[in-house]
Amino acid sequence: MEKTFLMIKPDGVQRNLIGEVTSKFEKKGFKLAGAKLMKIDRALAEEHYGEHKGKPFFEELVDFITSGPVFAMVWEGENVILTARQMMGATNPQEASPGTVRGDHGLTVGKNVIHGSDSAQSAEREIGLFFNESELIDYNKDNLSWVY
Ligand code: RTP
Ligand code: MG
Repeated sequence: MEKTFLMIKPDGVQRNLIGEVTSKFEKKGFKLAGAKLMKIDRALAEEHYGEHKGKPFFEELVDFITSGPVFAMVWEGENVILTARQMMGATNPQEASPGTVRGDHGLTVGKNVIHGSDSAQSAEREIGLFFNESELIDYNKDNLSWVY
């Protein structure tokens, strides 16, 4: 089954949105495979956001993502990578549709509440950066037969 990496950013943790955001993905029908509250160090932040190195917002992005705890998660389900991106909404919360995480809870592009992998390749890379094999739980959820 497809997996993606989602992360509630420091603003989302400070604003008490862990439950709200997690609930949204749970209710959708996706299955949580792993989760942890963690503080990202600079090296991990720079590697995670490596594709943006050299861009004007890179330093600010690394400063922000290392500024406080984040809630890192791996979610599993059919087409979860693309669907999660749609549920997150546009990068800039001012352009994100109501009903999406960023549309409902974000105000600025710098503090947009959540990160999500944007392709199968980034999902695999990011899951590997943040989680060990032993931290990902393979289990059955009975109600998934009602979802698919
Ligand atoms: P993310 O990687 O965090 O899930 O966000 P994304 O794919 O929607 O957007 P991406 O282009 O990967 O940008 C990563 C993060 O950098 C910040 N950003 N700031 N000031 C700016 O113009 C600007 N552009 C991007 C955002 O916080 C974005 O989530
Ligand atoms: Mg991105």
